[in-house]
Amino acid sequence: MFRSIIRCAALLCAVFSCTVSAADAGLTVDDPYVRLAPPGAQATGAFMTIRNSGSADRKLVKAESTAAKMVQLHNHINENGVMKMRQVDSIDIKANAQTELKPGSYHVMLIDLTAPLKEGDAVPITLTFDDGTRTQITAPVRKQAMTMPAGKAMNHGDMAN
Ligand SMILES: [Cu+2]
Repeated sequence: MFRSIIRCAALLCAVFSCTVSAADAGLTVDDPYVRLAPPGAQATGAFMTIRNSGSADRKLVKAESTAAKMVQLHNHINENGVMKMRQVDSIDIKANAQTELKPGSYHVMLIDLTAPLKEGDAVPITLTFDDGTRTQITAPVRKQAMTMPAGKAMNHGDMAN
């Protein structure tokens, strides 16, 4: 009797986790943060790791936040040795893989901040994926050391300098 209950629970669990991962599309967001903008800067980047445990390739197609008047998906490209930002329509998150949004690569760009951000502030960001799934995350504002090699020009959020 007890054993059959356990078996039943295990089965239910298997059924449910399957249902849940279909509902949330198997996407999880790890370690989101917003980079503390230099004083006076009107824009900064949000970074995170998006993991896709599902068997279908997915795309991040939109990001929204009340912290900025405009939110865009961006990538950095190296153009003749100069890092430049480009807006992109979507960011791929391949099946059973993860995409890191990080400085010098893909990021969520917060443009025209509605209020100056301080270290430790919690920034709400809503992510929309290609199947219409929306995920709300909270990204703390963090001071971040540049991870780019020193001396490389990078016109990212530091236009005030
Ligand atoms: Cu950007």
